[in-house]
Amino acid sequence: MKPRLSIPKPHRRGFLTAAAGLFGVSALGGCDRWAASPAGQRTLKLGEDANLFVQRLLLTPASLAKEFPDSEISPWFKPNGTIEPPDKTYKALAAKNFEGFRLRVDGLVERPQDLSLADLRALPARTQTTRHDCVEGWSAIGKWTGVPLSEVLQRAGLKPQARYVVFHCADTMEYATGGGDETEEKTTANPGMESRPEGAESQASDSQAAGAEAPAQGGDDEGDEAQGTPVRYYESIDLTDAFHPQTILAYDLNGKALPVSNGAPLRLRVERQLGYKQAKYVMRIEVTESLNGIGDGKGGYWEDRGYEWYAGI
Ligand SMILES: Nc1nc2c(c(=O)[nH]1)N[C@H]1C(S)=C(S)[C@@H](COP(=O)(O)O)O[C@H]1N2
Ligand SMILES: [Mo]
Repeated sequence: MKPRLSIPKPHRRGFLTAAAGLFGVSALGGCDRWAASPAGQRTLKLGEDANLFVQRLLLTPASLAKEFPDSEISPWFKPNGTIEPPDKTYKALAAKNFEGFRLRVDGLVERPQDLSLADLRALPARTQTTRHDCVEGWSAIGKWTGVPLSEVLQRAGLKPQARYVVFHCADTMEYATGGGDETEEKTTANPGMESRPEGAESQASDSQAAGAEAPAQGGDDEGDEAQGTPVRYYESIDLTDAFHPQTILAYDLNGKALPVSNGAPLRLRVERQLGYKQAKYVMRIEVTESLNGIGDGKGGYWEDRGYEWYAGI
């Protein structure tokens, strides 16, 4: 069968740049020209063709993160950042071993999905032993098993305008007071810290200890006047990383169900980037055209606080 899309070999690198621009990085003049060419128009017609195009380009060994033998697995995969989400909804799910968990996939997709852990485990799986590098300088090697993000996105079907994949997490990091300038507050914490930013945990548990009846206790929903709006962890990647073969939604670590401290029931592994991109406690995946309007618009909780969006290793 003739491939629907052929990639001219001598120009792979150039095409990769074009694809990165087209599907991820903000508009480049060269891409506009490329999009206007017959090949470009043909590719843009169908989201499916676009996915195939990106995937083919990515299947070069050089673009894979290093994988390690089992003998190099770290005996202890240090948990970092949130190690136990204080949020009531999350706690209720965890108490029942995540039976009620449904991964929501929506945004610019043809077929929104609600996938249980059983659904996710029934999809094709990938296992990879990789090194995690936190921006603060520590590393750990872990063996992750999960479903390639591409499988999930293909089930949902991307609309042609799709550019980014956003991961919405369960854990409240802090409460926004609304209005005021929070710049100062946002620079006090960092993605290497072992505990959560000052306040988030204590506020969430305070409200629980007090047995407050406000719908927002423990970081749920809209928050209340005393706490403000819960600001939850989130992350985002472009379609180039989303369709990379080592980008998986992991449910197992070292052959066992992911512990809560490492992101149960589901966490992202995007192996060519730093630790803070590896979103834990992923509840919802939203496909978008832009990162504006999500959080503070920089593509992630730590990005909104000054860290790089593309955190390449
Ligand atoms: N939801 C969520 N994801 C998160 C974090 C977090 O606090 N919340 N911390 C990030 C950081 S800074 C790192 S280094 C890794 C730590 O993953 P681990 O706990 O499995 O070591 O998760 C990342 N993903
Ligand atoms: Mo980190």
